[in-house]
Amino acid sequence: MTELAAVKAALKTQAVETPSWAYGNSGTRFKVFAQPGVPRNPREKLDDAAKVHEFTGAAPTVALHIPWDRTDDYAALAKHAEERGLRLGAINSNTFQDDDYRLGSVCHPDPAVRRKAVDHLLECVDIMDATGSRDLKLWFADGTNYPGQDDLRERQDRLAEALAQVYERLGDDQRMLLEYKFFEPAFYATDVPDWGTAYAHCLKLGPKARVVVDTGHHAPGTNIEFIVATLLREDKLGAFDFNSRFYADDDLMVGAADPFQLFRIMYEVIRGGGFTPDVAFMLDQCHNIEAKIPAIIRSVMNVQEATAKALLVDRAALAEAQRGGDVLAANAVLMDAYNTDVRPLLAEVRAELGLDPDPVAAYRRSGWAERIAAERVGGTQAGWGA
Ligand code: LRH
Ligand code: MN
Ligand code: MN
Repeated sequence: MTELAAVKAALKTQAVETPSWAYGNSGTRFKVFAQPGVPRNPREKLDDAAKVHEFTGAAPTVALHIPWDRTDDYAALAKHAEERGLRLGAINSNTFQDDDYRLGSVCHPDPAVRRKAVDHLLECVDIMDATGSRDLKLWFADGTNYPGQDDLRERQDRLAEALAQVYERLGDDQRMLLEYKFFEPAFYATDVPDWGTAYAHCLKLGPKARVVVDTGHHAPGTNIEFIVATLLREDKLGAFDFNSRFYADDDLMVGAADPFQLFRIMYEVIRGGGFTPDVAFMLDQCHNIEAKIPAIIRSVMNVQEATAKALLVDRAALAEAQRGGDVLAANAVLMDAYNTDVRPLLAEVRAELGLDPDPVAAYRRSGWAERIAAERVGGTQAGWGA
């Protein structure tokens, strides 16, 4: 196989999981701008996700968030997905939207609240059994606002105890993905603030526990690709939550704020042997003002573009320049790949797969946006404040 053929073959295998919550209305703390035609229930979210997959050929799974996607029959929801050529992906837990969680969930000082939180996580594993999902994605809003508010060490003990109970419940083919975030909603101390804390817990739990890197969850200037390289070396990278940020956890379209960073991340994924189903590429975005479905299509394409550039890095030339200590040549090899316009290559890949080379244009022509705007009245808010 020529090198270009190998790059194309790799691109054809890439799958990007889309989040159910990105299809519904969402907003900032100040305002939710309702859009015409947004889904009114989880089934309609899947109908929209099917359009993203139809036009990109690269978004076969959809992540659910419980309770935002609560239904009384998860097997039926999985069937609804299957009938549209989709599968249900990661089950995201939610222990942050209940009055009981004011002082935390699994780290709460009161054992009764911790029990309630763990029960929710166990319920999420039951849902995984019904949907056939492999991954349980855990993000905890737990933390404290003031020094002295609670015992930092004890909170880690409580967290470890809760995670161990959930880990025990996992089936042989199921995984637990632990997500970290350095701030928000707690402002003094967050209980899982960084990859090191997440890694330490996952290491203790065992091989079914892995770390999630949400690209919006770091302090400005953090070298995320270094974290990716490190987690891959330790075989502890489970997934990405892709989005982009200018200031905080902005949840904008991936690749919009810093496409160069996304390229550097994808290069480390490929370099570190992470371009396999063991590392899930998920989107975690909350679109505020732009139309949902084309924004998600755009995001999938942005991931594909960063991946294509990363696959094009001449690794032999790079290694030679690095070994020779040739700083400029090494940097030039990387930049050559980054500066390549890969859009024609991806258009070719799509044509070879029988897809329209321009997924956004094809979606616009399809009439789906007009159809859902006419048919769906009273779409729900998804995501924050749901
Ligand atoms: C937290 C987070 C986490 C949640 C999602 C809605 O900021 O990234 O992944 O589940 O947002
Ligand atoms: Mn996330
Ligand atoms: Mn987030």
